[in-house]
Amino acid sequence: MRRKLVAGNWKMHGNHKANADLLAAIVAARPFGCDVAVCVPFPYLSETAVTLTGTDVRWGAQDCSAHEQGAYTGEVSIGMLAEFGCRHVIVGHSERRQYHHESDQLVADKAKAALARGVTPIVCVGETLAERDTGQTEVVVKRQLSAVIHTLGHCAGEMVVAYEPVWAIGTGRTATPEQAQAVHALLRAQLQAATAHAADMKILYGGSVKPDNAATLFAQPDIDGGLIGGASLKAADFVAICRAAA
Ligand code: G2H
Repeated sequence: MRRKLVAGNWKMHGNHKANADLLAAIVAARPFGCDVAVCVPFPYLSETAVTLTGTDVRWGAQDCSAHEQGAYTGEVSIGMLAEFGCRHVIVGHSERRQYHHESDQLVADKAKAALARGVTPIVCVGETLAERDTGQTEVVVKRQLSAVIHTLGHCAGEMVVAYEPVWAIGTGRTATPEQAQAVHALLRAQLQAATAHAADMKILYGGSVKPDNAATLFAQPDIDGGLIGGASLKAADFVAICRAAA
């Protein structure tokens, strides 16, 4: 039985006051019966670490560089994130792929850099609406995951995968549990062909997860929790989603 993980992806939201209130509410609502993480903007990692140290709520970042260090203005290395106690880092979110033109191989290299420093990458894959409508969902998500599997090699079993259909992100349009499960099963099968640990690996669903749809999504056999955007900014909603994963 895989323990579920619910990870909040705050994206580019927050400020000192709002973050403090949100984190305090999450901490006060424990225990959850699932693993819980918040992936916060870089400037807030320090205060998040201070607030969550000593609790079982994990924290992480939303991106990292594939490079160790060097002349990469504006980049943040995984070594820096590790110094702030990050357990997770999201890589390959569709917003990074779309707005920053991140390739499958760059995403894979970031995942490799994370694992090399003991930070678990949450590797996002997902198809656009046009790709779904033209029957390319399977080809696209397999291509995205394949690059990571090949780059990680024998470490592939250590990543977390997140299936996030681009058409469901922030749109209020969620994949049905059956649509999501079908893709999760494909991804699990692909992992099974690559690593003996596939049955233990977490595959999260992301895309307009809310308190009223979380339980049915999480009840699917290959959905091991969620990557939560908008609803992770509202304490009551995030806590309710965490409870749905217990
Ligand atoms: C998908 C998700 C979090 P939202 O991007 O990664 O965001 O829940 O707002 O659709």
